[in-house]
Amino acid sequence: PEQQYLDLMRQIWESGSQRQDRTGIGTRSIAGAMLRYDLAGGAMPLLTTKRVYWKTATREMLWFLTGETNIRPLVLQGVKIWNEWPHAQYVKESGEDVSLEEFVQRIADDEDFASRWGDLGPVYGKQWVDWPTYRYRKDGLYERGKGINQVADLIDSLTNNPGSRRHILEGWNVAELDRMALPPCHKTYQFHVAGDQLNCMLYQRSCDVALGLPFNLWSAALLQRMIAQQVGLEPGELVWMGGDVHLYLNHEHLITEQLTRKPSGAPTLEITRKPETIFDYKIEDFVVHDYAPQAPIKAPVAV
Ligand code: THF
Repeated sequence: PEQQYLDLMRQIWESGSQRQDRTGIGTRSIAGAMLRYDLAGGAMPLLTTKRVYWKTATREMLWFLTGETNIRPLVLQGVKIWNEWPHAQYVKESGEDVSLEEFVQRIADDEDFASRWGDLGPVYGKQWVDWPTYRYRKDGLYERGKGINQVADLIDSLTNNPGSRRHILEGWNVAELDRMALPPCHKTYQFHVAGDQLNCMLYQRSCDVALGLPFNLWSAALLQRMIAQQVGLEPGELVWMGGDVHLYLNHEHLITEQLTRKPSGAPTLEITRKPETIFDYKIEDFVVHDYAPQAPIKAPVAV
């Protein structure tokens, strides 16, 4: 299964079209790609051709499920993957030439500073568990309604109406995109019940294949497994679909090294207990077996 990922990487590197992108770094990019993973028997799309920090990705997923959009809880757990965006924003707005390390330290030490500067806007967590609603009044104006918890509704619809074709979790709130540090990349999840199997399709509009995709695949499979456990189904297939699927030009060393490697082993995920609800999982609940990855390959994230 991992070979699909390597083949996609090679295809983009060898035949993608070179384009300028928002970050100024430049990419090679293709339009549209699909990967399929069978999650039977605890299998996970966890790459072995480089070390993937699955606990970091898991902490991020648990953070999404809390509805939190401030990076501080991640920072306090040593998760660094969202730090670059608030840092760039701070430097831009304050004009202060503070390093990323110093900025992150302040986020950790100073709660008020964190609430002012650590928020990413209404990104995934907010849209997933508290999608804003509006109620129209008789006078034609409108007021805020109660937020929609899409995740709770999803558990409910999978339980009570498994045959539905509307099991969707959506991050792309058009009206709020301009307030997000970054519009959602993994924007639409759709679930599909077939017998006792729970399948998941993910549409990702923009995909950083070298750095982001290993995290995104793990996270999607993790969410699928947690939901399957909650609704009493077996995890089936994960179908990943990408829109703008690209490699950053400054990831060349990672790509050429990783493409020399061969997949080694088949890691599995065990969830050691069944929490009360989808919102009650803890990092300790996840154990990965048979993961002996090849060396990590460092590369900078494009901001
Ligand atoms: N923007 C870009 N350009 N790429 C992305 O992958 C990406 N994301 C999220 C939002 N914007 C993005 C952020 N997710 C790493 C991993 C995931 C990220 C951001 C950064 C990263 O640096 N990974 C390193 C180190 C991990 C660590 O130190 O813990 C790695 O080697 O995997 C994708 O959704």
